[in-house]
Amino acid sequence: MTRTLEWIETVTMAELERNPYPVYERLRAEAPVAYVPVLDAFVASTREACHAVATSDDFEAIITPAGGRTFGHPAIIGVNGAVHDDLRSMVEPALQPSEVDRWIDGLVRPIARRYVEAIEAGGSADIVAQYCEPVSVRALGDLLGLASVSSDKLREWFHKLSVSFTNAEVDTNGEFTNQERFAAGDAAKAEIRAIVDPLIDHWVSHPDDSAISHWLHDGMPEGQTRDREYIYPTLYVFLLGAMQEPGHAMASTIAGLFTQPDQLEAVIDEPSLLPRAISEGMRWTSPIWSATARIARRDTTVAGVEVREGAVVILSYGSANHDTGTYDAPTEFDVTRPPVPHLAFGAGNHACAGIYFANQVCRIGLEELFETIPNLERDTNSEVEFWGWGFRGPTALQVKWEV
Ligand code: 261
Repeated sequence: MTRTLEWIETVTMAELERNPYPVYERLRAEAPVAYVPVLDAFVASTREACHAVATSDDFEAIITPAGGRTFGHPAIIGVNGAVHDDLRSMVEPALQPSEVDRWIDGLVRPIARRYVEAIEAGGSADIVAQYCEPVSVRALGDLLGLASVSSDKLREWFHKLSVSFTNAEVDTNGEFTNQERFAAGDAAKAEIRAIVDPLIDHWVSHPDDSAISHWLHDGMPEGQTRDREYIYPTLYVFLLGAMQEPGHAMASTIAGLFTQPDQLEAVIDEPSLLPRAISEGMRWTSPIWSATARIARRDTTVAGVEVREGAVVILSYGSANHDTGTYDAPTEFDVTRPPVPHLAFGAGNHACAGIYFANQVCRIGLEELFETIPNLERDTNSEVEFWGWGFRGPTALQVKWEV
C-alpha cells in the first residue's frame, strides 16, 4: 500500500492551507489512508479511517514532526502510557463538566460583554480579531492564571505557535522547507518563557486557584512540584490549540450561519439552538483540521488499506467531517441536518480534554454577541477567506449592523 498516488506528488502545502477540500475529496474516494509526499506521512481522510486509527490498539500517539519541533517533549498530544496518564490527570480536573459549570458563566459572560460593548456603537467590525479571538484567549488565559498577559499578546502567541506547528512541508530529502515558520514559534516560546517563568516561580511557593498552579502541585508529594520543563510542552499545546480553536469555532459558526439567513434568524430568536449551530460549525469547518497523528505499532489494516509498522498517520478530522458516507451535502452548513456526531474533538484516549469547556466558551460568546447585536450581518463588500490545513477558520470576517 506504500504505493504513492501519482497526482498526490504535486500537492503543495500552500494549496492545502488555502483549500484542502478538493484534494481530500479525492483522497477519500481513492485512498482513505494515503502517503502524501509533501508531508512525508500518511493521512487518514475518511470518517472510518480516522475513527479506526484514533481508537485502535494497533496505533499509539506521536506528535507530527513540525509539532514536535515546535512543542518539544512531552506534549500531551504526543505521548502514551504513564506520562500521558499523568498529563491527562494534570489537565482534566479543571475541565470536568461538573467543575466547569461552577464558574464558566461568571468567567466568560463578563469577558464577552466587555468585548461586545467595545464594538457595539461602531456598526462594523472584523468579528474574528475584535471578538471571537479575544473572547477565546481571555477566557482560557484567566483560567490558566495568565490574567496579566494581554489578549493581543495571547493572540500573537497562538498565531506564531500555529504557523510553526503546522510548518509540515518537507522537500524530497525530508528536510523542512520553511525555516521562518519555526523562527516565529521560537520567538513566541522565548517570550512565553520570559513571562511565565516568573509566574511559575511564584506559584511554586504560593499556590493559587489558577490552572497552571494546579498543574504544578496537584498529585505531587508534599513539598514537591512538577518540573517546569515537563509542563511547558503541554502548556504550549494549550497556548496554541486551546487558545485559538474556540475562536475558530465561533467564527466558523457565524460564517456558516451567514450562508443560511433563515437559520441565523432562528438562532438569534432562539438561543437554545446555539449548541446545535456550534456543533455544525465545527463539523463544517473543523478548527483542528489535521493536526494530530498516530504511529502504527505493528503491521495492520485500516479501512481496507494495509499500513506498515512505524507508519505515521495524520488524522485529518476536518476531512472525516465532510465524508459523504455520513453527511449529506457536507460542504453545506446546515443546522437542521441530522445531529450525527462529528470528529472535531477526535476520538479514543487522546480525544480533546476540553470539549465541555470549549463548547461553553463558544455558547456564551455567541449568546452575548447575538443578544447585544441581533441585527448582525455579513459585510458583503469583503469576501470571507478561510485558511489552514492543520488548523482552519476564517482569517477575518467583516460584519456590520445598524446602530
Ligand atoms: C488544546 C489542543 O491543542 C492542540 C491540539 C492539537 C494540536 C495542537 C494543539 O495545540
